[in-house]
This record gives sequence, C-alpha cells and structure tokens, in this order.
Amino acid sequence: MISQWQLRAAFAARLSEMYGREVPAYTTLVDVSREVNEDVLRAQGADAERLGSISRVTAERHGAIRVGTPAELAQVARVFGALGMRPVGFYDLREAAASAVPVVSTAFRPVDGEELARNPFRVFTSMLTPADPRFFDADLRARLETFLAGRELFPPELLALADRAEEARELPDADAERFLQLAVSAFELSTEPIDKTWYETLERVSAVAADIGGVRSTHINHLTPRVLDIDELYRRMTERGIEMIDTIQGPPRWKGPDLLLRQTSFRALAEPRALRTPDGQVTSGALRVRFGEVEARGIAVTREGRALYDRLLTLLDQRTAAHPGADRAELAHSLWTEHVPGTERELAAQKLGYFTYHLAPDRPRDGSRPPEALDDLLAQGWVRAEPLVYEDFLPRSAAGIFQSNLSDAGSRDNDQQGAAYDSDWLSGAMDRDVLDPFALYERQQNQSLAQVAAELELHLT
Ligand code: OOG
Ligand code: NI
Repeated sequence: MISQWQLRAAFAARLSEMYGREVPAYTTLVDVSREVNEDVLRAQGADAERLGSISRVTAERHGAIRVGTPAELAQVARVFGALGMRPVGFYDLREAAASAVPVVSTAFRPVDGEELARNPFRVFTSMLTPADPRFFDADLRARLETFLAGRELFPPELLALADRAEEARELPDADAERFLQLAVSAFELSTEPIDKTWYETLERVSAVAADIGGVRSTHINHLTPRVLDIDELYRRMTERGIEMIDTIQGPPRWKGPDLLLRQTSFRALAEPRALRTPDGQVTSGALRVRFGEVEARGIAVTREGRALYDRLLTLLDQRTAAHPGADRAELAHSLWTEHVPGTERELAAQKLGYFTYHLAPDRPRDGSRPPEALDDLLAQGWVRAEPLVYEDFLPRSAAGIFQSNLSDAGSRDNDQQGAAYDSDWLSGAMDRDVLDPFALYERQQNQSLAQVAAELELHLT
C-alpha cells in the first residue's frame, strides 16, 4: 500500500522530473538553489533549519497550474484531494494587478503540521473568469465557454483512482503507479497543434487567458524550489547569464526575522509549440508562457501581522512615488526597520507572528511551580517558541509574478463592473470548503499551547 503522503511526495518528485525534461533551465534553478542551501547550512548551522529541516526544504516545491472552468477546478480538487491537499486561501488576481490577469486562485496544500513536515507540496491553482465583463464581452465569453466545455483535462480513470485514494487515504501499489502516471501526464505540455487565430484572439485580452483557454489541455506553468538565501540565488542566476525579472517580490531583505514569502523568477522562455494557421497548415511557432520561479519562506503572520505588512506596502508605494530616484529596496528596508519587530520574541509578544510552544528540555527541575503566564514561562526558560513557517502565497506578489512575465499588458475595461467571485463561490464550485489560512495557523498554535498547559498542569493565561 502507498499512503497518501507517499503518493504526494512521489507525485511532486515525478512532476519535477517531467518538468525538468521539458524546461532544462528549471534544473539549473534547482541546482543553484541546492548549492545556496548547502552554503547557508554550512555558514549558519542549526539556525538555517529554524523554518524547516534541510531535507524538507531541499525537497520542497510549489507548482502553478491554470484551469478554465469551475468544473475543471472541481476535478483538480479531486486529484489533489487524493494527495491529501486541500484548498486554502482565496486570491483575486483581477484586482491586484495593474495589467489584466483574469483569474481567481486558491492553493492546494496539506494542512496538518505532521503532513506538512512529511512533504509540504502545494499548488497555486488559478481559474479563468470568462464571466468578468471587464475582460470578456458577451460574444467572446460565449465562444470561450463553448471551447472550454468541449475539452477534457483529466481522464475518467484518473478521477476514479483519485476518489479512491482520497477516501481510503492510500492506494495499492499497482493503482498508485497508474494514478501517478495519469496524474503527471495530465500536466505535460501538449504537442497538439494550437489554433493560432483563437489563441491570438484571447491573447489580446490577456496572455494568461490564451494560455488557459487557447489550448485543449492544461500544463504545469512552473515548479518552484525553496531557497534559504534568495538574494544570493538571484546573484548566482544572473551570473550564469539567466535573465531574471527586475525584483524580488515580498518583504525586503533586512536584519530581523524572515516573514511571509519572498519570490522571484527568471523570464518566461520561448518554447516551440505547434500552431495551426487559418489555411489548415501546421507550423512551428514559439510561445512564452512558462517561467522559473524560486522562493524563500519566512514566519507565518497573524491577521494583525498581515495588516501591518499590507500597510507597509501601501506606505512603500507612496514613498516610492514621492522619491522617484530612490531605490525601492532601500526604502523598504528602512520602513521595515522602523515598523517591524526585530526579534522573534517581540513578534510573538505583539501577536504578529504564529509560533508553536514546547516544553524546554532544560526547564527548571528544582521542584518550583511554573508561572501561569506565557510570557513568564518563556522568560524563565520553561517553554520554547518555534516559529510556524508561512505555507501560503501573497496576492500582490502573485500578481507581480504573473505580470512581470507578460510581454503585453492585455486589456481590461474598467468602466464595467467586475463579476463577483469570492472564497464562498470557489467553495461552491468545488463542493469543498476553501480553508482560511489564518485559522489553520491559529489551530496549530493553540494545539501546542493546550499541550504545554496539560504537561505543566496549568491554566495558561
Ligand atoms: C501563478 C503566478 C503566481 C506565485 O507563486 O505566487 C505564483 C501562475 O503563473 O500561474 O506563481
Ligand atoms: Ni508560483
């Protein structure tokens, strides 16, 4: 029998192999990430593993896929459900970007601490929004929906195996093998010729719309390794002559604790694709839709911590606008230094970050009673706090990543009202709850506190 987490780990590994064959630059990114991680581990020792063991971090990936309809999204949810991955968070990329990205997204990922530690594979999953009149007029919407309704992304055999795996939380070896083959091939780049005219019609709205609705299958867009020093990675990739996007998205580099998520990518590569022209000829063209992304993960923040982050981004935008000559990264650095607590202890005390709490192995053993307040337990060495790593995504960064890999801004008619999509809508489309990331971190934190309280026979205050 192959258990759910083994299926998940095997799927991530095979997807990585497949994608490495399709996009060799990805292999370079993985190699350079590994080198950077080894160097950081050598330089920092145990500190380097504060937000995950080196084995977790080395194997860690997130994928990005894009689908066209609620029905397709519901099928994706079954495939990932088989791997113990649940939809977490709602991201509206239609609002976040200056240019047009007509999608809404969620991330499928494991949610339990133990499952995350075994293999944290996650997939940022976007769904096209044909019903949004800012992007698609009635005629194009109708053509798009007809086109999408006529395609099959996932064969029925795959979905049947997925349902069995989700229900039993394991599969017999032979079925697991079949499931993995079908699941990986569902995300391969198709060689089927693309209708050039149709693709270009959608491209005028958005390159992302064309990538999703212009073809009869889906594919993995990128697979993102995790690195412990993203600034160093950026330098080394640039040294190798790989063209990176202009910036690292997310919080700046600074002296305090790493928070949330920092991401960057290399530019989408021209990949050969077969195109069918209106006269029926098949020619070889090139499309730039897939890019290579890399990320560094920091501590998960509370709602208050997140509000602070969002406030600082707004301030940063204002300061950047007010000082056109200034370096945005430097402005960000000074804003951070001014407003963000510089230590984990302060983050926890101000309830800005999530931590789990554990009995300290070297706690007092002189028969004294432990204090009742968490602050005192920490200060007097009874309890230790371990930061929770951020397992999710950032809408503004995601929009920036989408955007910086589009050569054309596309079009959006801002005189129209946008179609309403939200987390509940997405839940309904999949018939599965889209989980609230804050609630998941909070649950982990509370469980650890309850356990500490039980072990010390305390009512924690
Ligand atoms: C997703 C873009 C966003 C991230 O990690 O935030 C993203 C896509 O290109 O499909 O990958
Ligand atoms: Ni990504």
